[in-house]
Amino acid sequence: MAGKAQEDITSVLHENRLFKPNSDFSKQAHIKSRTAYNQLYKKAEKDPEAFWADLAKKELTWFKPWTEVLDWKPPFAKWFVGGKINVSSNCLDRHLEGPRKNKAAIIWEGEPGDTRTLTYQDLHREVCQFANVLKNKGVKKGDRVALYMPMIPELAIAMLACARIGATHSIVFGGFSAAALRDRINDAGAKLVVTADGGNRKGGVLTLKDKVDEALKKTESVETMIVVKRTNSDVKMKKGRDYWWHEEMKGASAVCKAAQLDSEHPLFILYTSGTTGKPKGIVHTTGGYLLGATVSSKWIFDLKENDTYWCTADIGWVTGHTYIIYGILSNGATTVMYEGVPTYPEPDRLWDIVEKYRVNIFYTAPTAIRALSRLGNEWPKKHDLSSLRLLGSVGEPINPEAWMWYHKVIGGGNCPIVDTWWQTETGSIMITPLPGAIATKPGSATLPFPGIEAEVVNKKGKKVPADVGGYLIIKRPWPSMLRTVWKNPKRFKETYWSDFPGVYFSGDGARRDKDGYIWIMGRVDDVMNVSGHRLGTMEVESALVSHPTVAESAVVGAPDEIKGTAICAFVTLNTGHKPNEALKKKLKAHVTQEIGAIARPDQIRFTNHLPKTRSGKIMRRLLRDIAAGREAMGDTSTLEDYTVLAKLRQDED
Ligand code: 7RM
Repeated sequence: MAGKAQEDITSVLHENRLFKPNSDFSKQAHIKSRTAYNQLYKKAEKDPEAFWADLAKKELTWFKPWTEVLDWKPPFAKWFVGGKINVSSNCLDRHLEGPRKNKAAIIWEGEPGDTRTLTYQDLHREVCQFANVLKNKGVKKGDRVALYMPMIPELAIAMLACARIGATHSIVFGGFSAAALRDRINDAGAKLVVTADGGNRKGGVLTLKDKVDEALKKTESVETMIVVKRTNSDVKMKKGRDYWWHEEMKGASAVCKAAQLDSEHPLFILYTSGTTGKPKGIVHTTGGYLLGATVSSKWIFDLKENDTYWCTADIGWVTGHTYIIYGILSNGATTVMYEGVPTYPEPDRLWDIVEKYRVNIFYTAPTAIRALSRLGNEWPKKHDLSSLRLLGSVGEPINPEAWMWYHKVIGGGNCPIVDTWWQTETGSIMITPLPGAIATKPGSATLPFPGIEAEVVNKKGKKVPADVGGYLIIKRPWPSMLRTVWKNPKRFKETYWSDFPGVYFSGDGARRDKDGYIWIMGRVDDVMNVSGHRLGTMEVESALVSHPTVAESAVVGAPDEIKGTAICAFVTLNTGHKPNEALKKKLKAHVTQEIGAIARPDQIRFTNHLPKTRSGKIMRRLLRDIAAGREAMGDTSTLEDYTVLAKLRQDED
């Protein structure tokens, strides 16, 4: 990211509608008014360490208190230094003492319609058992465990079991390819992998174990694989390496004391796209992360004892880590977990689940909202959605039309919408309305969470005036911030702390309006946001050039009505290879194999030359224009030659 904050940003979106929180909602909310928010915000601003320390005492259970709230040696932060804590005991054990013991922790539904409810006590038992399985297989505090699983309760159990013994989990999204999995296993040096024989997806089977087998051919660190039986698919078990989950669990003791871990003990690594080909292992630690997750869940989703909360994200993304598991269970709430796709067997599956479990709080992504709204209002109308009291959005800017549809058709006009801005790196939500306190404007994530000092600045790091676009930064360390990039502190420093020295640069552009509301304008670096998931253009390019026919490629995002961004790849071929439709297909399949279906280019365009500056930088701005159809290109199977753009070379440097 270093040096990328260069172009000036122009903001075009203007939206004037204002939705005030309704007074019934505000009365019962954790944060009841704009005044209450202002007071909290000011208090945190005045003495952030005292603010967070008070909350850490109140909201979390510690084995041993800390001696220092924050040790800040920019850009390296340590929170609650000397404190001892365990995430799994905060999410489980502390709820077993009172009436939550037999409350549903997880209500799970498989895609085929099978269901399972785990009470806090059930979940605690299975987590302890699996923690003992991990121990039996030689997993120790600090070891890394890779989880490559479908959305089944065993994934939650495995996460919490790792947390219980101090093993650091690295979850790899089940849609990623064997090659992507291999790279992540190798970078983290995982000792054990948990997977399943398959997952249910779109009425078919998503294979997983096969991909782990493939990945393990080129990994050295993995000693053991544990396999959950989910789809009864035919898989080969390797003796001495592979074990069935259900067989290991049978003999495992349900007694496992939670390890008293240092507040800064690494809880998980989660890989995210950057501007170079190699994904970054974002490292989150224990006490600070859990505090951010817990407090944000409580205030933003306004969690109450009787709520049924549902976040539709996959746990393979950070949203699932923080807002399906850790933040929600830490609050002792009930979290719904669904295995499959939103449109199976019919386009009303999500609404069916909302009605069936009387979901009160629903959190999803703009891409899903847009896709579901296209399918027609008859699908949500078939269901009683009156249990809903709060809606959330995350992953990308939500366009005002989608916001209004969500508000009217899903929320029945009376649910506040929290448009929550955050990142894998931030660990928890940073910019968001608090639903009982902040009036919302469709398309704006509104105001920073108390304790978060966000600002929009120009390239010199100076605050820009109202309604002028700039770069979104965070000025002070916060408890749930990433601590480093796994094994690469240099990259951590360069990526996040170099464009604006001493402050965190998010990589996003934004503007603040005259009311101080923040409007996120999207990435300013070479990272695309496809269906709410981050993909580096370089990652897709590296995958393309690894194909023997490809000489060079440049990948850009193009506006897409549903996905937000479509992937458009410009490709030059090695001599001797001819562009044709069959090769386009092959290249798309190649990217799917290298990274996964989410990275599959929507378009491949062959060209003889890529437009470059004299210093060799690809002029993506021009390619973006072409990809966006700002020039009529037509659909061609023939060679598209953009040599004309190369003439602009002289003007660029
Ligand atoms: C949680 C998550 C982070 C990137 C971020 C933004 C974009 C996320 C919003 C948003 C506008 C939002 N983590 N983004 N939330 N843009 N409004 N409410 O998505 O690491 O995968 O992606 O997503 O560009 O930098 S992430």
